Amino acid sequence: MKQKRFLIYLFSLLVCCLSSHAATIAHWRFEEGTPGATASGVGSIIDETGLHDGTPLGGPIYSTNVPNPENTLSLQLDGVNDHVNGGNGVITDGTDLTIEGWFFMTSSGSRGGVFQRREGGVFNGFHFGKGNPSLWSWSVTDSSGNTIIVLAPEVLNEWAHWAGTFNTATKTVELFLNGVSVGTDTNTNFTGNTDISSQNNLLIGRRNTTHFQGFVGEVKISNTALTSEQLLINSPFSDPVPEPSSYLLLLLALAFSTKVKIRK
Ligand SMILES: [Ca+2]
Ligand SMILES: [Ca+2]
Repeated sequence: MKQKRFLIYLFSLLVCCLSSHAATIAHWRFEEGTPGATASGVGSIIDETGLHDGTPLGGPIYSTNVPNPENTLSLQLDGVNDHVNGGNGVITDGTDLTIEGWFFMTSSGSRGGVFQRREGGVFNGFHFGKGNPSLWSWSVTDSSGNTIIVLAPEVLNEWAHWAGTFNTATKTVELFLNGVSVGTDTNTNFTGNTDISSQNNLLIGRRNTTHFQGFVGEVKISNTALTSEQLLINSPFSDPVPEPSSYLLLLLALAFSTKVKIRK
């Protein structure tokens, strides 16, 4: 009986773990290298979901400058041409979103973060990072040029956890710095169509022809507008958004195991 109960608990745990990962679109942790080594090779930047392995370009270097004990390595970007190409269409329309990551910016001239957008016209798409001077920006722009945007003062020469969420139903974006909300914006004119097909590949550390200077600890994209408590800064290594089905399965498993216990 004990063995049976153990198996049930194990199964429940597995269900929770597996379904929680369903909420992650991509998670690049930059832990695959060795300190001081140049990152290189197509698809060498591991995405924990296995779907969007990134390609380092320009010669970024693995560094032991990290934001927390959960990280052992970061990627150092030179502000000249270093960046990571996450591939085409990582973000899709109609999906709630969280883009978050640990950034250590060493120059106010840095232009970069996480970008998937069209580099021309109305710049439709997703802009998370340095764009405007001295400001970190989180914006979503549709193909008609309607923008939802929050701006906040940049953080220099120290680790900062930035997170941007997007709620498609309320057409609202929210920006968090170190787990604390620094603003929201809503635009009821937003059409919901950012014309994904016209956008560049998702780039980390590069915005059009300009680049980020500093360190990136990890970058994670989720298909849910996470709450502050669910962000990496508050729950490292955990994907705290189990699907509703896993709650049900867990309850069923627990109920069953209780029954097993009573019959014993
Ligand atoms: Ca370089
Ligand atoms: Ca890392």
